[in-house]
Amino acid sequence: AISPAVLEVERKFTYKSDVEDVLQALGATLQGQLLFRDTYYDTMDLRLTLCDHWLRNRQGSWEFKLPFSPHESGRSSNPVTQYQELTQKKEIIAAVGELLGCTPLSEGMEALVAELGLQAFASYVTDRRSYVVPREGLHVDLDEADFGFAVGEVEKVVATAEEVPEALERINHFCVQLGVTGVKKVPGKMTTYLRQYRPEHYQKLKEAHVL
Ligand code: V4E
Repeated sequence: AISPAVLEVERKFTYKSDVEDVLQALGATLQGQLLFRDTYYDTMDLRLTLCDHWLRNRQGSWEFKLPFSPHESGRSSNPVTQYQELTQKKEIIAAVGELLGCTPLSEGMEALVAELGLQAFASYVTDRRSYVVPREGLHVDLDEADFGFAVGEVEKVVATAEEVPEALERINHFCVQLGVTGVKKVPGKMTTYLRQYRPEHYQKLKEAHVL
């Protein structure tokens, strides 16, 4: 069975210390706080991330994020990004194989990592406070990474391409209410991590216009 698509439309923002008061005034409610470690993997020659594909293990669960609308997401300065997220290992293995031009024999993710010689290139812990805005169907995360970096994101998950324009509209409208006005993309955790700890990898992604 093919699982329904998970399309994440999101916009990152920098926030000040009063952001939670502002969120609550806008009808957002705290859903919970979560601490999790993400470890990201790529081939030695970085063929996943150079194509803006992101394979990660989050606390034992595997996720694969790929550009959904390549022209609108990572490759422009548009502050709103759109990625498809795969979480079923069969789908992840098939998608990684397709991108790398091979047909993996592995049926599990740890076996795939070994088979393809994937290497961990980034690993960090996020302390996340998650808000929901029920009226708008939006999620807002306030993230603090363990390497001393904080970023917020407003997100809407949709199932079909037809729902993307309305999601964009709601996200941008909510950002205006939040006082987030910039039109440029704010650096996220990964961008900041690579710039600090993996400068060569960072430079290659810059040159490929992924970051
Ligand atoms: C898509 C992506 C990366 C994978 C991490 O995605 P992100 O949503 O930033 O992580 P996180 O921890 O908030 O995951 P969630 O819980 O929301 O699923 S790393 C880089 N990208 C793309 C990207 C880009 N093209 N340009 C910039 C400035 N940032 C990120």
